[in-house]
Amino acid sequence: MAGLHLVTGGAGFIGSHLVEALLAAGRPVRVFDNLSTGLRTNVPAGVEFVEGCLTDPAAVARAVAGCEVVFHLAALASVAKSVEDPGLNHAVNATGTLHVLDAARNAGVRRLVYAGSASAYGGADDPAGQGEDTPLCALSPYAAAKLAGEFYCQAFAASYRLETVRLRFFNVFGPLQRPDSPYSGVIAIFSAMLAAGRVPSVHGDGLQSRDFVAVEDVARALILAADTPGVSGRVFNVGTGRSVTLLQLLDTLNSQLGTSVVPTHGPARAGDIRHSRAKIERITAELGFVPKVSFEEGLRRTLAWS
Ligand code: UD2
Repeated sequence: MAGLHLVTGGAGFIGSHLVEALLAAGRPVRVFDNLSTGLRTNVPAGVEFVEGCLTDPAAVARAVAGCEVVFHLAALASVAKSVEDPGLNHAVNATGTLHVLDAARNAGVRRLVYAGSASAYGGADDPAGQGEDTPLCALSPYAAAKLAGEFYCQAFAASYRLETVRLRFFNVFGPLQRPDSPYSGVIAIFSAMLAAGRVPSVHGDGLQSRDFVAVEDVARALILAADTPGVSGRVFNVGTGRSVTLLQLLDTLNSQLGTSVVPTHGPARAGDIRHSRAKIERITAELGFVPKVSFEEGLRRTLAWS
């Protein structure tokens, strides 16, 4: 029987898809979440739920005790919010990650999988996209704290008997992503607004581009990162290798909804990166990950949910 799998942030958007995939694979699951943005109703009946904050080491240690694998997804996920409150961003995303790692080594966890971020590349403007060896550049406190978490993962794999694997998520989208905050993901916001007949606002010219990866694919990548032997200490991009601009995103949403909404434009957002696209050769070669859900299919699923 598989050991216990902890999902921090398991009541949130990516976490709840991961929990569903783990349960479908017959794995025992525990969720740790403070319900700041996650929802209790996202946690399926029968899954053990520990409510607590990453900033509370004792609560983290209780959640990690007895686990074989830890997926560390809990975070303040917003670039804009980190610009407004860098101290809180650091406490949760950097120090909180240290708490999870420390609890994991003390509890004898086999492997920790960390949700890092493509913001690590600072939108390096390479037409070939960003590979794991692209120079790192933090343009926001969010990027800085997520990178600090990455370095702690690397250091713990080198210093202790704890395996760690870091993933750098590009822009994850899909059902369950909340649209109800200015800090929500752009696809969640735009889908909900267009579906409600409202006019979305684009920050800047709309020609910034992102590699949007479907959440169901991200859940598969997380499980591969936990299961594949011999990859402790490695870092992998999780994206599709394709990018679209915000204006192309709006065109596709308009065509799927049969609408022709023209957005308004406001000032560009502080801390924003310009272009982001994953090189995914490494994760394909070493973890066998190939994205399966196309951008169009992912948008259809998102619109059907919203
Ligand atoms: C996403 C992730 C972040 C991190 C990063 C990695 C979310 C919410 N955040 O940040 O956690 O992993 O990717 O690079 O998924 N925009 C508008 N209008 C709106 C909302 C957004 O124009 O109403 C723009 C925004 O200024 C940005 C783009 O859309 O240029 C994407 O914004 P986002 O907040 O969805 O994601 P991002 O790339 O800042």
